[in-house]
Amino acid sequence: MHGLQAAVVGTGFIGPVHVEALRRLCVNVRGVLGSSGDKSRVAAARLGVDTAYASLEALLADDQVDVVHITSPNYLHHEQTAAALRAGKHVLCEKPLAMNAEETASLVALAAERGLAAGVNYNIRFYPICVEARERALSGSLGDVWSVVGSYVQDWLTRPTDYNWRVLADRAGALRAVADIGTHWLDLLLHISGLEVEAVMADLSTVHPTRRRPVGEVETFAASAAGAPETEPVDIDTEDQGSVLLRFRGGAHGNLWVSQTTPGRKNCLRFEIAGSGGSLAWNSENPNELWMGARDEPNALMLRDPSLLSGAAAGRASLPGGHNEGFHDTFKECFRAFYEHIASVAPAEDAAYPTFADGHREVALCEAILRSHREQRWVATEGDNA
Ligand code: SOE
Repeated sequence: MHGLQAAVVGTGFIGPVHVEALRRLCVNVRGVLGSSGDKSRVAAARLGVDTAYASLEALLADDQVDVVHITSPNYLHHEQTAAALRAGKHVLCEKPLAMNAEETASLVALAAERGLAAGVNYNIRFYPICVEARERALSGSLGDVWSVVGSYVQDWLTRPTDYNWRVLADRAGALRAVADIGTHWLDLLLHISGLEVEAVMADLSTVHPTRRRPVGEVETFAASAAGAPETEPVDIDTEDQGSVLLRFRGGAHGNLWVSQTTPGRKNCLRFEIAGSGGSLAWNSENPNELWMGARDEPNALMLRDPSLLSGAAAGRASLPGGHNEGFHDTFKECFRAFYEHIASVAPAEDAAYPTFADGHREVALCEAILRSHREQRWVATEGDNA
């Protein structure tokens, strides 16, 4: 193997998912950094890694660390990513890459200047069935694409007592449902279809303008503690739900519904792409199935089976058909693409993973969506967002 070693910043919901995926790729995780010395120590013990870093400086001074994974709260991404790049580390950052497009543009430039690999974890691209959908769309089998529609809905913020740092604009960004989950959908659908967004029209709403914040921090998706924790009211100005109409260059239309307050939908991304030659549909809660719609023959349902998938999709499937793969596996495949790219010393444009340029595109799209919602009008995106 390549012998590259990693360190993970952030020990909440998603940091341990990174650690596990890295281990499956035989990448040694040298250590973890939490939001305090104590959190680092507890996480290091729980995850069985050798080093509980006391600070980002200590982590970056570890010259055995080649790659830094950033999984901290969003408002820290820019500062930590820039510091890691300046220390000569490759960076794989959770989405969003930073809090605004000025910051994301500066990170794109910094990574290019330093010649370092720079990825954003839009992991959903790596479901083998999503790779298959992209192969089919880009090979022209859908004909002219006319529409791209769908949703990303969850229920973990349904109650006014549901709370996490992600609901606060100063911690997570001015947009929430759109930025937290809508950008996964946008990244996925732009990647699959090859389309570029020309303009957006958004209508967002906050179901709970006030939430009850437990005194102390709460991890994403953490189940409510037994008993009633002590809480305090907190004003919420980020959206719980919303619609985004999309106009794509070349004439295709689309729409996206996002919600984090839909009871029963735990973590459900759905899409449907329709074109002159056929349709494709997928639901992340049944991630091993691709629905293929046809006008003149029976519709078909493809099950993820490497012997039936196209080459690129089969390459992202680890198990034979019927042995279901899911969320964890997408991290493994995203990281595999990232580490193989570093090891191959291939040019940046050959990256087979979502890059900082993709991360910048998503944040710029969020800014257009927010402006559209605030001004209640169509807003054109700036330049090329492919
Ligand atoms: C929380 O809404 C969250 O963990 C997102 O931040 C992730 O990106 C998504 O994978 C699942 O939901």
